[in-house]
Amino acid sequence: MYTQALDLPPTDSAALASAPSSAAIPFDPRAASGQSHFDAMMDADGKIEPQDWMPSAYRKTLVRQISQHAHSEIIGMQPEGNWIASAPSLKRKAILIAKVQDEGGHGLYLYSAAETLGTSRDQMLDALHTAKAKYSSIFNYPTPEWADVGVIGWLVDGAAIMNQIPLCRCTYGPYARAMIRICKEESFHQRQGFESLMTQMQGTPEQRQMVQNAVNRWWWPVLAMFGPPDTDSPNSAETTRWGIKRISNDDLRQRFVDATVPQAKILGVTLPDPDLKLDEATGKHAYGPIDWDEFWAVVKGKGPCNQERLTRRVSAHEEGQWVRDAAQAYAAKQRARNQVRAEMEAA
Ligand code: BYC
Repeated sequence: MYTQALDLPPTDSAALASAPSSAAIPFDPRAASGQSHFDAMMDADGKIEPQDWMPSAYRKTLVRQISQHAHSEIIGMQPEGNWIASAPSLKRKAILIAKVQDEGGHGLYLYSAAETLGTSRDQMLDALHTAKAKYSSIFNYPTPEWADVGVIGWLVDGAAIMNQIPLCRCTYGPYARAMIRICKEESFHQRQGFESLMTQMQGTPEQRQMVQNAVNRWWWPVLAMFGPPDTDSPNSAETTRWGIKRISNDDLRQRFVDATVPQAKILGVTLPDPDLKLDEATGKHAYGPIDWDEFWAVVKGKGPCNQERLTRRVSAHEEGQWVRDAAQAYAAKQRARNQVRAEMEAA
């Protein structure tokens, strides 16, 4: 449904496919300062690796974005996780468990990518648990009905793929590589959501109404999820210059709308926007105004489920303390055992 073709215009894609890695432009401390190596990599659209010198603002914005992304993945386990016990069949339950598990895995890849920048998992989690770090606004909305799970797959994961495919080509190597696997899994997530909704749309009038109600609930928050308008996006100029953000918030939002309208038609649902209209000349859809006051209220902690999500996350972390303790005790035992073995072999 969504493919790599949505990434960049063909000319740019071809240029990026042959972009050098950091190894291809060797860092010679005698010939170039760290800054000039970094600048050369930016000019060549190459990759920066953890051991390379990088400006502190580049490091800082990556830690900000990657950790927020990781937090979004693990908080994002909750709205759907709430439905695992009540999924309507064994098949749907198995799919949902796999999807929620994938999201936990995405969080782990992303925390690991952020750790390569010199921050620790504990620091990042502490920032999340004390509400100092942001996570995606979209996960502060409720999932009162089963159709919400399908709509999250279709629309939320669909929006996530649109935003994340360009990140597979971002200039920071560990983030770009983590995103490749994440996007493959997101693609399965999106398809399973669409397929689940398709099944429900072939059911009773009540089931079709349930799907429509869920689409009505999620459409506008999903459009806002791409972030503020380009004119009100303080981070964009820098992250675009550094090849972290490749396509602007508004352009991604537009691509998402254009890709989703025909899918809604196939599904048989109405997108809740009376201003939604195809411009025949450009092939793009005009859409109505997004409620940015609501978006900022949600980002600032005043969404319908912010409190619930954070409280659940903190208690899950506390309940998992024994697992972390046990893993550390096991690792310490292994280390001691290996040391004894090494000493015996040396004797
Ligand atoms: N929610 O200058 P801007 C997923 C903040 S995971 C909350 O445009 P930027 C999935 C922004 O952080 C979904 N805050 O920022 C998981 C900034 O504040 P700070 C998450 C938002 O970074 C499980 C301020 O607004 N995806 O899809 O240039 C199941 C100004 O914005 C939001 C990612 O994290 C928001 N929606 O652009 C299913 C992808 N939007 O940080 C699905 C990686 C903006 O200055 N991240 N803000 O305090 C990105 O691509 C970019 O960070 C964003 C924002 C496009 C999100």
